[in-house]
Amino acid sequence: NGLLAGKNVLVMGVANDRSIAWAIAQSLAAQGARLAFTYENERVEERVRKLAETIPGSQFLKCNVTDDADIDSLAGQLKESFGVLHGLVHSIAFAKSEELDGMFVDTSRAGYALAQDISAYSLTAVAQRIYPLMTEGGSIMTMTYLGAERALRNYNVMGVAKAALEASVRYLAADLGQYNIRVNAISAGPIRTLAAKGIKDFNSILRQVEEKSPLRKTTDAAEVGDTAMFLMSHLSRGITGEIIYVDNGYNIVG
Ligand code: 0WD
Repeated sequence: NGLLAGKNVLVMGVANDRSIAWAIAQSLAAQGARLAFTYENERVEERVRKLAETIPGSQFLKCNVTDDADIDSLAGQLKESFGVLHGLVHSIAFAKSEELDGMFVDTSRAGYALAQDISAYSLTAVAQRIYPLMTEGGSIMTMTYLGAERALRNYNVMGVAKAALEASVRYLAADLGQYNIRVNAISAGPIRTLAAKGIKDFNSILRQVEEKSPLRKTTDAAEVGDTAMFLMSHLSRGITGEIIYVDNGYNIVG
C-alpha cells in the first residue's frame, strides 16, 4: 500500500538520525517503498545498521563513493537482491572544514578536488552504474543548496561543488530521459545536521531564515522528506532536470 508500493529505492547518505537522508527514508517507507541503505565506512556502520533495522525489509550495504570498486559492488548486490531499481536518493557531500571558513580564494587544489569528487562527481559515478537496473523507468534525486547560485559566506568550495552537482542533474536528465529515468535536485534551506556543523556561523544563518523567509520558519528535514517522496513517485512524472526549493521560500527574498 502507498504511493511507492512495489518500488525499490536506494538511499545514500544516512550518517545518523538527523541526516536529511534519514528523514527522506521515513517519508519513502511511509508510502510503502522497499529501501536499501548505504553507509560510508566502519565508523558509521553500527549507527546506520541500527537505523536501517527499524525499517522492516530494508537492506544495508557499504559504499564509499570515492571508490569505484565499492560502487561496482553496490550495483552488483542491488541487481541480485532487488533486480529492478526504481529510485536513487543521493544525499552525500563533503569538504574539509578548513575550506569552509575564510576566503574562497584560498581554496587548495586538493580541497577543491575532494569536494568535487564526493559532493558532485559521486552522483554521476553512482548513476552510471545503477541506471541499467532502472528497467521500468526511475527517479534519481540529490541534495543541493542556495550556495550553488550565490556566493554565501563560508560555503566557499562547497558552493562550487553544488554548482557542478546542479549542472550534472541537467546533463544526467538529458541523457537518461530516453529510458524514462528522471533526475532532479532538492535545494533545501539550512537544517542542523552533522554536515551543517562544518559551516561556520550556522546559528546566524538559521536566524536569518526565520526572520526573512516568507513562511517565517526554518526548514524541517521532514519537509524535504515529503518532497523527495513526491519526486520518487508517479506524481512527479512530468518533472526532470529541475532544482526544487524546499526552503520555506527563502530563495525568493533572502
Ligand atoms: O543544511 C543542511 N544540512 C543542508 C544540506 C542544506 C542543503 C543541502 N544539504 C545537503 C548536503 O550538502 C548533503 O549533500 O544534503 C545532503 C545531506 O546532508 P546532511 O543530511 O545535512 O548531512 P549528514 O547527516 O552529515 O550526511 C552527509 C553524509 C555523510 O556524513 P558525514 O557527516 O559523516 O560526512 O554524506 C555521507 C556521509 O554519510 N558521505 C559519504 N558517503 C559515502 N562516501 C562520503 C563518502 N565518501 N562522504 C560523506
